[in-house]
Amino acid sequence: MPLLNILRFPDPRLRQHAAPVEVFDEELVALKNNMLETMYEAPGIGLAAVQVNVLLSMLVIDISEDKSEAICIINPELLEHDGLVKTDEGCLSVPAIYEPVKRFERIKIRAQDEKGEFFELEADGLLSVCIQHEMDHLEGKLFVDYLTEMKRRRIQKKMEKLLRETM
Ligand code: GNR
Ligand code: NI
Repeated sequence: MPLLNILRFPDPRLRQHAAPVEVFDEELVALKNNMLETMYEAPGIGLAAVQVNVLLSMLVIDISEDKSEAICIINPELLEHDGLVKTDEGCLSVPAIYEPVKRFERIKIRAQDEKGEFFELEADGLLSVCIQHEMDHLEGKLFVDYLTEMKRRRIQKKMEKLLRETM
């Protein structure tokens, strides 16, 4: 299957909100597999469906070095959070930009897997940051939204220039 196309900031489609997944079928499993392949190829440690213009509440993550810890998170809900940390973040939709963002240090979420089974997950460190980054994508939010307007404008100019050069 061909890889999915990852939308780039400031594409307005990145501002769309995902809807809950209600049908857990083979097509959803195929989408999960394609999102994982697209993420590994990029390469990235997470990918939200909204980034590939699919408006479903779904994301994939693998923070391992050897593609051994793929997680599929569907219809996530934040149950608990604790502490704050500032981490340098990047985004496949904002290539080559890394900026510090403040996030919850630890989180607990409830979600479903691709079969529709509910599970809870407690996360800290990079996994916690990545889940929060991906959950933001499901609501049309990007990590650059946490930066100063001046920084975000500079990044937008840079992205528009990059786009012109590759067209
Ligand atoms: O690949 C990614 N790396 C990353 C690094 C720090 C914090 C968050 C991330 S997520 C990002 C992939 C991506 O854009 N997911 O939406
Ligand atoms: Ni991202």
